[in-house]
Amino acid sequence: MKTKSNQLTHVYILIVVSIFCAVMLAGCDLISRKVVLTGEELRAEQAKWFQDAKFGMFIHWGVYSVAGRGEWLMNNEKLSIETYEKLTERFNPIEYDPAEWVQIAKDAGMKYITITSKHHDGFAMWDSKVTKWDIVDTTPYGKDVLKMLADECEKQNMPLFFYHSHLDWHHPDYFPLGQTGHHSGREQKGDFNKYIKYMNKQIAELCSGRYGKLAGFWFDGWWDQQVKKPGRQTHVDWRLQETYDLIHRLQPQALIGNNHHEAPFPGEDFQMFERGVPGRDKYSKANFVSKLPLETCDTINNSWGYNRTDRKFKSPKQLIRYLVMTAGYNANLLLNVGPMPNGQIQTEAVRCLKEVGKWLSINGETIYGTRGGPMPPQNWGVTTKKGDKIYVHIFQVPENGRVALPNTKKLKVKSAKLFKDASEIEFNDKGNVVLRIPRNAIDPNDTIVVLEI
Ligand code: H79
Repeated sequence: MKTKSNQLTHVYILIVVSIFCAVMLAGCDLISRKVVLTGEELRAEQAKWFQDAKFGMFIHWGVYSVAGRGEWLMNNEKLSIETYEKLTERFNPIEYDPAEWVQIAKDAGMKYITITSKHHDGFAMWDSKVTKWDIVDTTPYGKDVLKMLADECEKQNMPLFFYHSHLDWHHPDYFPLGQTGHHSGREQKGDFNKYIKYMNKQIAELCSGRYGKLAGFWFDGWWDQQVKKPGRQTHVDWRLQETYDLIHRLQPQALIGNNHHEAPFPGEDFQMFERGVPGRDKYSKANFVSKLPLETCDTINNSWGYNRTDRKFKSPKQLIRYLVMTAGYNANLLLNVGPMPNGQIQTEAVRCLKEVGKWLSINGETIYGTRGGPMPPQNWGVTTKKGDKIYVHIFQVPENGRVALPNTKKLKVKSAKLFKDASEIEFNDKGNVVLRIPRNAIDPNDTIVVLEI
């Protein structure tokens, strides 16, 4: 008896020790795998996070905000560099509170922030060491607003992208001039390669770690040098690969996108579209929609940079539908605010965003973490999917209440329920799936039906 129980004890000990070793080994394996993740693997993880995130805040803020006539002020009003530089004297955003900005984004249900580090006017919103043309060296405010935001984002777990303009209306070596910025009064000469060096030095500053671990870069202005639209040829050599390699070396997880309105170039990790869902946007062609993660950007009123007279704010309902539409097109929505020169975001915008956030706090399940489809967008609305659920978002319920889902003959539907209250929705899946939406189920923003498959 004694020996038997001894044996048993041995067996138990052996089992416990084996389990312990197995757990330790698995742990080590996990740790070592983390260590050896390549840049590409890191970006693949980041890309998945990005697609799940669905909704971001775009921020256009610069010295142009002082005038309140948008970020194209220098070009549109034909201002010389000398005149334009005077704006810095009045850029003193003493009300700037990055914690408040991050909170506004969070309350809106936004999962990341993309802010202008440098727009086309070349003005650096951080303490750049390679130029005096920055917020610290020229303004009475004198603080590195990007650093302040980056610190707050880190504290509040809010991923941060930088919008960075290739095009530069201010730098003496941005030559030859492109399609824009012809009234700056610059000398008609310059060394473009020197400009690229300058730009990469600035990007290296942004990637140095001082601004944390970056979610990515959002480039714009490549098109200034485009030979013919559409087309991939430019009057200058942008040496994109060098810039992209630099970023991926210093910040391997950072996603790179470039708003050139062409099909993605090598080294780009996501594709963006300006003003409109992918393929129906203002600048590109439908066939340019790639397999990369997609993002649509647009404004709440009609302006990117602060515009005092632009009162054309979209309604919360329009914004909610825009977000749902982009999700249905398998894209994110990057929705812009143009903070005022005092550092505050206009109350009109904050109010709109709050409403979207309220809607998302109830309906977020049908947006976050989903992918567009399975059916392409329809006249009546769009679909999103996640796991064994399809979320049917109906904007226009037909008079007879019948919503037909094309190409769903093979789809076996286990249940169809109204997302709002889980009440059963009548359906027929003998051929294409047809839903029958009762009038009292209709939601003025978006009538959502969940199909379990
Ligand atoms: O940052 C915001 C805008 O300032 C910027 N992109 C968003 C995100 C933007 N830059 N340009 N545009 C928006 C419109 C560009 C129009 C163009 Fe053209 C058409 C550029 C090239 C052809 C008109 C003609 C302007 C320059 C030549």
